[in-house]
Formats: sequence, C-alpha cells, structure tokens
Amino acid sequence: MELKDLLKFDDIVIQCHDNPDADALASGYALMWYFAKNNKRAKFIYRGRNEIKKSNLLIMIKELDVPVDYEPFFAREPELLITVDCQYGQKNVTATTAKTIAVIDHHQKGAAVPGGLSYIRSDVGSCATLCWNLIKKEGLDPNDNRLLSTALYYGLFSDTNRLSEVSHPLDRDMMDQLVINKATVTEMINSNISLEELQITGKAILNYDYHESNKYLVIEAEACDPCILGVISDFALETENVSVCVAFYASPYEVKFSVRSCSKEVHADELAAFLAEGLGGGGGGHMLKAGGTMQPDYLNKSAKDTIEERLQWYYDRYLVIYAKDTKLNTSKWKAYDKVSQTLGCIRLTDVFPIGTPINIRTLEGDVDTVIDEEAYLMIGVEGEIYPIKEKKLLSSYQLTNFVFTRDFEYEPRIKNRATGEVKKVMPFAKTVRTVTNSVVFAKPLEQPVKLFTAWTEDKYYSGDIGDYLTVRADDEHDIYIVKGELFDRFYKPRTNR
Ligand SMILES: [Mn+2]
Repeated sequence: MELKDLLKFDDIVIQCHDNPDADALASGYALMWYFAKNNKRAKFIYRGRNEIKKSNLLIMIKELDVPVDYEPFFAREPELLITVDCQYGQKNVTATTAKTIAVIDHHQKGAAVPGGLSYIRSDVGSCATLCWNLIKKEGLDPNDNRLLSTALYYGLFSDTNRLSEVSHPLDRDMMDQLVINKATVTEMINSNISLEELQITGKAILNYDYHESNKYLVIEAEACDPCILGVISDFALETENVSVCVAFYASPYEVKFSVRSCSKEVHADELAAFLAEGLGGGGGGHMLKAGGTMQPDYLNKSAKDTIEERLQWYYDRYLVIYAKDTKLNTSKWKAYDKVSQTLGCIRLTDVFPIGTPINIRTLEGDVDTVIDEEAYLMIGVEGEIYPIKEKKLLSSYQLTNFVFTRDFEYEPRIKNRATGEVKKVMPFAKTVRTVTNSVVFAKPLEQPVKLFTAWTEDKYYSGDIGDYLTVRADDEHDIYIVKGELFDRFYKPRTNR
C-alpha cells in the first residue's frame, strides 16, 4: 500500500489504539500532516475508557500540537478509517464502523481485514518509522514541520526503550535524518514516570528470581508503562554475577518483556525471539538489548512460568563451539565438494577512497570501519552482507568483472562518516565465482549450536537441528554452519574418500 492510494477518499478518520502511547500519537499526527499537505480533511481520534493522563503525553500533545481528539462515543461512519499502531478488529482498539478500512502497523500481523488496505511490517521499531517512510516515498519530508519530526522521533524513542532496542536500518535512517526540537524531547523524557510507577519499579525489584547456574534474573512488574521494564532490566543487569535479565509484566491485553544481556554467549534479540516464538507476539532488538510481546490467549500457564520454562530450555539446548581453539574429529563425517556458485562482492575502494571512515548499514546492523586496500563487502547466499578481507575472499572465490544484481528488503548503503555522503552499494557490486577445488567435511546437527567462528570471536552464529556443521578440509579451524535447506544446493558428496 502507498499513501497516495488513500487520497481517493474524502471523509477520512484516523484512529490509534485505546490508551495511546507516544508512537500511536506520532503516527496519527504524521498521517494528518500528509492529508493536509494534499488538501484532504481528516480527523484523528482515539477511543476507549480512558482519556490520556500521562504527563509526558500531555506535554507531547500540547507542545507539539498533536491534532488528536478523544472520542469515546464516536458514532459516525466515515468513508475511510485508518487504524495506526494497531490493527482493526483487535482488542486494544475500540471498533469504529467504516466503509473501507486501512491499517498501518508494526505489530505482529493478525487476521487480515477483508478488503482492507494494509501496510504491516513487524520488524521495525515503531509505527512512526513506517509513517515516516511512507511519507518520504511520496516525495515529502516530515522535517518541514519541526513539531511533527520531534513527535516521530519521540514515538520511536518510546517504543524502543530510549532507542536501545532499535535494530532495523529504517529506524536508524529515521533517527539520523529527523531534525528535532531537543528541549521538548528532554522535557517529555523527564516526565516519563509517575510516582506510582516509581513505586512499581521498586516493588518489582524486591521480587526478583535469580538462577545461579546460568546467572540470570527474572523480574515481574505490575502492568505499567513498558519503558519501566527497560529501566528495571538495565538497572538489574549492573548487579554482580548477573549476566542476563528478563523483566516483564502481564496485562489482560498483552505480556511485555525486556531482555538485557552482557554475556557474549547470549544474544538478547535471539533470546527475545525464542521467548515469544509461537505465542502471538514477537521480539526485536540487538545483541545486548531487546524486547518483545506475547498474547495472553496463547499461554497455557502464567506468563511467569512460561518465561521461566523457556529460559531453562534456552540454556539447556545449545552446544557452544569456539572454532579458534576447537579441532573437531571429522573422521566419520562425509566429505563434500563445494558446488560452483556465483555471489556478489563490493570492493570498498570503488565506493570511497582509501582512508575514508565509513558506516555500513544493512538489515543485519551497522558496522563502522575505515577503508583500506584489502577491504571488501561480501553478499552472502541469503543476501546477508559482511566485511571480508581480500585474502580470505580470494581463498574461496574468483573475481569477475560482471555486475551483480539482487533485490533486498533494505538495500545496503555506505555513509562517508567524514562528509555524511551516503551511497547505495549495489551499483558497485561485481559477481564472484566459487573456486571449485574446496573440499569440506560436514554433518547435520543433532543439537542446536552456537558457533564462534575463527573470524568472529565476539559474536556467535546459531545453528539448529538439521543445519550442517561444516569444516574446510584444508583448515580445521574454518568451521561454519550451513542452513539445512541450502546445504544440498551448495555441496555435493565426494564419491571416494
Ligand atoms: Mn508502536
């Protein structure tokens, strides 16, 4: 869906979820601004039992001129209803009847609205990001209205625990590009917690559950503003002998949790996704900080028991391998030849000169580096992008002069950190071909593995049952994991060994 698809309607109502938060308000505000720019009259409402009373939101509405109305008894049937930061028909938004429904949301996708227009991407940190992106795609820039850009920033800020759980590159692009009113943001941040919530924080910490064997804490809070969970888990992680913390609350509408990790063997985002898997929610974040939700309907025991049980499973399930100091006994493993394949790579000196400090932004995250003679970027089989040195590249691949193309959900880009200039990388991509003489030993995993490769000592790769643990025949420390569904495509068994 594109925003211009919505311009054919004249009678437009935008509705965010009941008990709105900053992201919901920012999202509705953005659409109001877009429609006004296109000379369309729209109305932005929220419903439900409670009128907004949190002081940061009252400041937001007043100082940033958010054009929202509380309409608990709204009865008119508009031509078009757009729900933002929520999905029509779900329980957190009071139903309003309308001839056509549109949905813009960043939560896990629920049942589709029949005949509805929708734009739902659950991988981004805020609905504000989606609205910002949709508006930019129409050739407009929310920076033209400083109050709106400040609201968008604060929407993302609040939904990602002070930006600490941001992971998607679109969120980062918005953060970098918005020009905001800092004083108002500071004022909102410092009216974030009520005295009652301060007390909830204290009570929650008193009732921690500590698991000594794996050094993690589980802390249950009363239902509160989700930002409190971030406050609790950040603080609790500073405790000695605590390397992972999960803080959560369960309300009738949702279970929200926040994960912090300072253990290199536990990626917070992976743990968050594991906790929420199959439970009607999802997780987001990065290695150190993440958060997520579950839906109470999906749980067959209390939220606390569910979280405790899944944490136990999580710790029990992995074998950890440090490739650098590991020699696997491969005598009983099968030998395979790598099937010749073509991939892409980018020589960084083609993009910016040697010595340029750069930021590489991809779906997997941001990497800061300085360009040198041997620096390349590799485009992997699933479109993942990673830096690689020329020597390593040439040990597996042959360079060609053919261009390389592929589509990305987010096209990788490189920013010159000295000048701010941003270039997309695909125009520089060339095709590389596998050097055919590489032999590997491989075996399907019988247990999930976390693998620290010889090249990534501070970050692991996860492999699941059915994926292949693979070792290069000419380098016993070159251990890596190949996804089960890809293995047959890239390796064929040697006939004699
Ligand atoms: Mn949101």
